[in-house]
Amino acid sequence: MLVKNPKFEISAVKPSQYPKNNLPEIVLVGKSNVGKSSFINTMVNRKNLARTSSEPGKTRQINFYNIDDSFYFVDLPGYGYSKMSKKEQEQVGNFIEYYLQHRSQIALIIFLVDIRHLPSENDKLMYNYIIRSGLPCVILANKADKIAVTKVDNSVSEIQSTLNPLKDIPTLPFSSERKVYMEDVWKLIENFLSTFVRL
Ligand SMILES: Nc1nc2c(ncn2[C@@H]2O[C@H](COP(=O)(O)OP(=O)(O)O)[C@@H](O)[C@H]2O)c(=O)[nH]1
Ligand SMILES: [Mg+2]
Repeated sequence: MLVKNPKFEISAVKPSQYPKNNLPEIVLVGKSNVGKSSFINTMVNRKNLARTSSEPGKTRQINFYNIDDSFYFVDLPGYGYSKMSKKEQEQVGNFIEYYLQHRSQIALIIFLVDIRHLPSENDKLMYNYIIRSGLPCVILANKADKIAVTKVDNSVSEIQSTLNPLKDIPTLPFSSERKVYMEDVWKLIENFLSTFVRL
C-alpha cells in the first residue's frame, strides 16, 4: 500500500475523545518498548509521525493516526512497565480494556513481541485476553534485525508455538530497520481491511 497522507489525529485520554467517524482501526498492542510507535512510522514511511522513545512507558494515551482517510493506526499504551505505580498501571490497564471491549470498528489487533525472547507471562495474558475477546489478531515478531537472518524463521515459529499452538493466527517477522518484512505485513493488513464488516 502506498500511504500518501498519514496524519496524527488525536491523543485520547478518555473514550469521548475517540474519533467520531467509522473508519476501521488497526491496533498496535504490546509491552512498552517493543516497537509499536516505530512500527507505525515504518509502515507509513515517516520518521516521527508516532513518537518513539528509548525511555519506555511514556505513553498513557491512545493515539489515533489517520491513514489517508481510509483507516486508523491506533497506538495503545504499552503494558507491563514496572516503573509506573500500581495505581497508574491499573488505570492504564482499565483504559486499554475499555477501548478493546467497546470499540466496534477494530478491524485487526497487531500483537507485537520481541523476536529475541519467548513471550513473557504478561504477553501471554494480553494475547489470551485478545483472543478470548474474539478480536481478530496477528502476531508480529519484532526487531528481527537483532538476530541472524538464518534464525528468523525458527524464532517466529517458536513464538507462535508458545502463544498459538493451534497455529491458526498468522505470525510473521517484522523490523523497523530491515524493511523486507513490510510488504507481507501490508498484504495482511489489506486483507483484513477488505474483509472487515462491522458487527
Ligand atoms: N533494532 C530495532 N530497534 C527497534 C525496532 N523497533 C523499535 N526499535 C527501538 O526500540 C525502542 C522502542 O521503540 P518504540 O517504537 O518507542 O516502542 P513502543 O514503546 O512499543 O512504542 C526505540 O529505541 C526504537 O528505536 C526494530 O525493529 N529494530
Ligand atoms: Mg510508543
